[in-house]
Amino acid sequence: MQSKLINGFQHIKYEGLDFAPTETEKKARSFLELMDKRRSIRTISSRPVPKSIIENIIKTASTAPSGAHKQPWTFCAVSSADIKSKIREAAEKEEFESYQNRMSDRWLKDLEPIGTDWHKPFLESSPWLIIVFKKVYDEIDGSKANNYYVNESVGIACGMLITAIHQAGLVTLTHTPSPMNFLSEILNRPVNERPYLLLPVGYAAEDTYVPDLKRKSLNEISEFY
Ligand code: IYR
Repeated sequence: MQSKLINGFQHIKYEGLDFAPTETEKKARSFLELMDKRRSIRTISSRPVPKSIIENIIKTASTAPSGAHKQPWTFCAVSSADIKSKIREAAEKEEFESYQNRMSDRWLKDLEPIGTDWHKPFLESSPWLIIVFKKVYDEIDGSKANNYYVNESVGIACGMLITAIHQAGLVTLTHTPSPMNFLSEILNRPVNERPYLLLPVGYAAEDTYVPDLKRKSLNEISEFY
């Protein structure tokens, strides 16, 4: 492998993908077609998913760019029925409170077409829950080390996690119980880690229906200069 020193640090030659322009055209189109099939799924089958698949999906998410390459994330993958039921119980308690008292009428109205409520059976029925934690700082040999652009970095990693889940033929949902400190307690996470997102992962249940949502057009989401 070719390498050289830049600013005193070892750099290796970038061996990236290199397609002919027509191939790039095709690749971009077919990836859009693949990703356009992704939907948030709330009815997840209990059909088992091997741990090796979850491991590869997590490793894919961890290829995400991050501030100063600090990789400020921990992905907690839960298949234990006991821990899943603890998470469901705690999440439903918070969600009940949110739907009854914390969310505005306008917010509840905006969620009507999606059909969500405080019941979260997928937290127990899914073969896996992936709980993503952001590391607001790192603990290295007992002292604090800075992380940078933590929300941006972890958000990007979650996008890549969702993409990896979808392309493997599995489904997920970005569940956002709020507040979610209960996840730190149940999973016994250190104080430098804060829960960021909870994703149940598995195969879609048979006969799954999703809301007939439309994606915004290119005109609505972009400006070219
Ligand atoms: N966190 C709640 C409410 C919720 C909020 C949004 I924004 C959604 O798009 C869907 C649900 C829940 O997960 O049910």
